Amino acid sequence: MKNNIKTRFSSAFEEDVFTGLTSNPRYLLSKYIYDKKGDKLFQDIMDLPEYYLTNCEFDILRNHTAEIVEKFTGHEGFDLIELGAGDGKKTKLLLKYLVDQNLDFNYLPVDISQNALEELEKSLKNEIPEVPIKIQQGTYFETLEKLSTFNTRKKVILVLGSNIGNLLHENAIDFLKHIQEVMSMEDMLFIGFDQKKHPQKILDAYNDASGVTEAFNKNLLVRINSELGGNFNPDQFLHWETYNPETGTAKSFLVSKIDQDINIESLDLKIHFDPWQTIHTEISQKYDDAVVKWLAEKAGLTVADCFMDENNYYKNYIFTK
Ligand code: AVJ
Repeated sequence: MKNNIKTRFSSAFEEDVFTGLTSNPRYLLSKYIYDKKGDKLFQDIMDLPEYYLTNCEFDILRNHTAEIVEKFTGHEGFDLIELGAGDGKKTKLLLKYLVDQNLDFNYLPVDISQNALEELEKSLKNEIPEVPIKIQQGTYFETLEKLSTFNTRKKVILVLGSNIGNLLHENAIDFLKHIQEVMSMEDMLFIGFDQKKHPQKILDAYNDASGVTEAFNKNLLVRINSELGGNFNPDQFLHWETYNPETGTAKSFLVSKIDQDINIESLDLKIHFDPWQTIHTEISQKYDDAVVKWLAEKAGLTVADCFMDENNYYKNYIFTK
């Protein structure tokens, strides 16, 4: 039986899709949204008027640059390590300031995608060529571990975009613990947490009028079709967003509009959808100070500082050991 399961799948994607679609209730993991198309759709999301997160964090970094950078600097300079850099639009604000102030630092963006890193390096070479960039291809924790064995100077770890929001609290604590383990006493984590706010504002951010978020969510089906030989018709699924103001959890679903049979060739899997049967696809957790403090402390970290936008929609915290 074990052997059977082992040979059945030729990738983690295959195995995770199989597990998710044969579970009850059904789910797919949001990390698989991000193929080339998904990356592009997320870039488009960041430009949406409804997706306030990006602008809020941009405002925080712009309005508090000096204050923030003052916390970063160490006596022997510092390494600025960014986990999941994306296109670096927000980080460039900080980098520009660091360069202008002639500060002694290296910028080490970490990403699993070599392609994304090379794009970022290219755009930085154009826009702020003075930035000492050393791209780090790999998983977050392998790279962090590697960096902390070879480096002794102060590490400032950046996690922007409320990326932690895709994790259930338990997994968020594990994520923070992993970071905590590679931090020395002078190191810090600068991390964004989207805040609880009017529920409608949150629902709108994840259900934009132009349908970009819908396409982003449905990219899971598109990807299963193209990579695993699936026959999903994305039009026969509804993009549905919910927000629970008590727990702060925004949850995305794909809901079958009709009675339908789906076949996924490389999984040798046939599944049936009743009308209104669901696939859960993503969580985007919203926080308040008390929950952030609780997460930090569970991971062995302390909240040392906090910066916010004028509406208190979004906050960037500094965690130390
Ligand atoms: C990249 C996880 C921060 O949850 O807000 C955007 C992803 N999903 N719109 C988020 C996302 C739908 C985003 N994060």
